[in-house]
Amino acid sequence: MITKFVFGNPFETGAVVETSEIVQGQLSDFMYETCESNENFIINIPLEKDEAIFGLGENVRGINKRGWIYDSWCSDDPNHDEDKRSLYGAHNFFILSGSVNRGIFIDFPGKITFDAGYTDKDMFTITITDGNFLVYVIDGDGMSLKEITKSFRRIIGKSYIPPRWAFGYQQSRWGYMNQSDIEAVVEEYKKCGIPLDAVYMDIDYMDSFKDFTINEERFPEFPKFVNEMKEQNIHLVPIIDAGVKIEKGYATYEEGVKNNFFCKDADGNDFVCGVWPGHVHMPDFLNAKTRKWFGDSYKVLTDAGIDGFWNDMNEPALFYSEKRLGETIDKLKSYNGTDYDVWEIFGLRDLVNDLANNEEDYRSFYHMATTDDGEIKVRHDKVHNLFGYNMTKAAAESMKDLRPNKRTLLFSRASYIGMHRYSGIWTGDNKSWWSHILLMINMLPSLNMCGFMYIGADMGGFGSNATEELVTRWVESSMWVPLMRNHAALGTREQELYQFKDKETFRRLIEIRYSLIPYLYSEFLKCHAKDELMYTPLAFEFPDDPFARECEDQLLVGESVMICPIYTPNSTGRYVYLPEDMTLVRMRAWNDYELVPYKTGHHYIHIGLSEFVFFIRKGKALPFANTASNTSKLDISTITLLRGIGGNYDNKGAFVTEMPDYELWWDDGESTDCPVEVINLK
Ligand code: MIG
Repeated sequence: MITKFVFGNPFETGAVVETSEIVQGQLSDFMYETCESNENFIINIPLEKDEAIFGLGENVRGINKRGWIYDSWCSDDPNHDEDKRSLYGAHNFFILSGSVNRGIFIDFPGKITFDAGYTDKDMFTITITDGNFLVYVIDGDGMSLKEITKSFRRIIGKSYIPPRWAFGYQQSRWGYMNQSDIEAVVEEYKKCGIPLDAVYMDIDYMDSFKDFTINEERFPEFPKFVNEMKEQNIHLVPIIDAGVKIEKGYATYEEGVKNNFFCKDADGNDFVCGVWPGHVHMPDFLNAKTRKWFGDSYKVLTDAGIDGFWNDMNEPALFYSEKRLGETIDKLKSYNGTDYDVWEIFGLRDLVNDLANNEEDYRSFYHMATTDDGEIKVRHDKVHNLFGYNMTKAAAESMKDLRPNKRTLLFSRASYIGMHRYSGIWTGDNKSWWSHILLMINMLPSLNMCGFMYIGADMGGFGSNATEELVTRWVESSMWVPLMRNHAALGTREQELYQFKDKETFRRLIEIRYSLIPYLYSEFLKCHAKDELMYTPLAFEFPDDPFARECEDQLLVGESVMICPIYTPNSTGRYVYLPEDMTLVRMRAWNDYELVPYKTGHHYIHIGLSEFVFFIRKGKALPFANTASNTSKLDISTITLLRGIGGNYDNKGAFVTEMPDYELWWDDGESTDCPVEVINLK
């Protein structure tokens, strides 16, 4: 049962779209203790001894979120360590799993704090910074974790589906400066025989970081270049940033000013802050007219043949606000002697550090949000978590006209539940750290729970310097991740796969990825249609198994597979827990592998650096195609089934091996209205 409780007068976020199954609850029936203090509204949920908390989407820490405090607040912070309380997305859905399971979604676009047993280990305290919000509660007789997730996914509407090429291997790096840099990447991949589908264009393709411009010195004949790449089946994916450069004569700026498309400060002037282009204005994405205008501006790029985008800096990230910058400089000027104690010196340092993403700045600008009651002026911090969502919605809606009946690759850095209907996400500026491989694995199911299906982390790590071993293990761990994109920051060690010594291993691994794409794509379509998880924690499938319930480093992927990635250095294997009998698959290449049956229980599994190892579930089959150098070359007629060894004793006592079938879901991979074809593989 899904019950909706209305507190005050909530802002419509667009997260929930399917209302037929929802009943309205009376506040007097709300099952938890609530109280108001200052501007805040507090919900207290006592936790049972072993109650687990699953969900909260993109976040730090493990699959079970209990034992830490999280903020729902889209944040641009490149240090994703355990100290943090939020990342780029704000996803307020979670399931409490104790003697009963209960799903809760707090639909509120401002800041929320989820104190999940941090202050008091037995209490979950939710602090909402305003009295106007919605709570959806999903519970009922013996509802399982899977059923609750499915109910939630049903009410938030169908997830975005990318074009099939977006399941291929993709290369990115902040620092490809021009056409020849990109050509060299494509060339090197070709030379090594490593399959490739896309190369990314980071901010340097633009003219002075101005959205919807192309630097003509660096890309003299851009449409021609896009086309040449397309002839090699390589898609170019440019970045779009949220802020619009303030520059006389720049069309996007002029149009925005003229039509009041930018957010305003308290005095009604266009709000000025700083991002890559220097001083910018922020488009008011909560306004429908602004969205239409901004989305239609992607036309310069779609006209040039571009069919994929990534939306960045849309928390929005603020390097500074003009006002705070001025004040800071004045204060710095007031430091004129040298006789300061250490605290004063620290204060000086903090002044500069506090310039970026300052919460006070988020309280200093306004939107004219389009709502059912007309345009409403709202202060940014009250709707902060909707900014990136609506930037991306703008692009997605215009794509219907700009690229009719064609799917466009689109993913965003900031997000809120609801955006999953328009695009995917990537998990932002991680690092080349071993712990971030596990963080990626941990986020996959939580993101799926919140509707995000086309997802991925920067493979190899964005910040910090990668090693060959780390990248190898990260490739193996990303084998089942839809967005398999190697991306790295300016100034870090180059980590394109051809930069390393054992190129042969990378070729073999990426070739295996292409053999798996039919399965990945088919499972993606099924989970989309059925509102199910593509990445299922063992706890969800085997809730009564105490080992499965606590397992944080293995996942079920689709219906047939269990993964057990290596995320520690200098390892030649790991412990794996099998909640049921399964079949190990050890691959050295797409056409060189062996299958070994294993019994339920704990096992130490050797996994050499260049080996790709996973399990097929009992009674399940995995479709596996001949590899290809590109998704356009995949041939599903080459598919064979790898089968989980399993079976039963018949009534004469003989062991009968099952020959499970697989239902492959397939379509043309590029149009929006293409019906799914169901192919029964035997
Ligand atoms: O402030 O465009 O997350 O993927 O390479 C950094 C440069 C801005 C942040 C993105 C990252 C991208 C980078 N951007």
